[in-house]
Amino acid sequence: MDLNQALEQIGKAPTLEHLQALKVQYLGKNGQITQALKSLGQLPPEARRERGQELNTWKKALEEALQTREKELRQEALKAQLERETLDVSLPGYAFPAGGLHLTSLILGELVNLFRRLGFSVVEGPEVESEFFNFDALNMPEWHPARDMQDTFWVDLKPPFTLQGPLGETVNDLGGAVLRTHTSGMQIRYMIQHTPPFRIVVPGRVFRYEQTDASHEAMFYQLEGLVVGPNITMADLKGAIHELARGLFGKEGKARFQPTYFPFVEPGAQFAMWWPERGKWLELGGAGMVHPYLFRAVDDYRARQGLPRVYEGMTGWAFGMGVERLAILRYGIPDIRYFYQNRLSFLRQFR
Ligand code: YSA
Repeated sequence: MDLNQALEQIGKAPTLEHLQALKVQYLGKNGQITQALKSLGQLPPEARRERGQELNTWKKALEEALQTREKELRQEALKAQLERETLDVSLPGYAFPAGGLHLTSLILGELVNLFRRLGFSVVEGPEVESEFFNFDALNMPEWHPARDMQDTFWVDLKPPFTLQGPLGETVNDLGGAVLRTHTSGMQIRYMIQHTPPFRIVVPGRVFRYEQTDASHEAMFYQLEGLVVGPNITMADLKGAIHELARGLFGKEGKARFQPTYFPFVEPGAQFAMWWPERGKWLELGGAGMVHPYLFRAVDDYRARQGLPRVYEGMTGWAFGMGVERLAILRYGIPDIRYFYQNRLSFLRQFR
């Protein structure tokens, strides 16, 4: 065995694995040095001593060389790892896409806040509604032609599903079940549950069995308003809608009323708002003075539930408006169907 050659091999070992192999080759159980030491006994005593010393010196030299090279290799590996895994803390972070509110939520939020400031409470109601609250109690009996104005999705409600009335009672005996065609049914529900005076707005999703086009969806949102108390007049209604117009369109905002027919108001009106940027009127919804029929229907219902009649002689006004339509007109959106197609390129514009 050539010591110098062995030392050179060790000094040049390219990896820890190679080094380990060399260690085994020289110093392992069957390694060259180990074998040589084992066979010392076969030598005559004189030569044995000399050879033993020599082998021990070699062994030490090899061990030292192995240790030195191992240290070097470990240091090189650490250096390489540090270089590989450097973290540049000055690099910009990953941009995680943040969610945002849907355009409809933004507009509804704005509307609801405007009414909150005027002292209105915000309430919500069920989207699956009984024929009674959606139509009958609003002075639209089954034969009434006004029902044709709101094409209806009927729901085949089967046990265990039931409809609940405003007092928690089951109301499956009040006609069929529908997807509510407007939020006006909540006028009835709220009046049954509460004693006037009060002011509420009701945001919510409504459904109509309609052919969709650029300005008609089968599902859309309405905001309903209802004020009931003694001595309330049409002037109060006009004041509130004017206030809404100013809230939405600034100082120049104003509202216009034109007579129209809804079975649940008398007189009834449709209202539009002045759109300063485009210089035109926008039709937004219907409104009017609450029809006495509604107060009677509510008191009758309350009486059937053992509650006192509290609506005799009351007055009130109400309105219902399309929420998407307001957004469409305000932002110049060409088609209402964009709202619920969930295309981010559209929705992101309104965050
Ligand atoms: C009237 C008088 C009241 O005292 C209270 C409420 C009302 C409004 C009534 N309940 C109603 O639903 N009238 S409406 O059928 O004319 O709809 C009101 C508004 O909803 C419309 O002016 C329009 O802005 C919107 N709308 C109606 N159909 C729509 C729609 N928006 C999108 N797609 C449709 N298919």
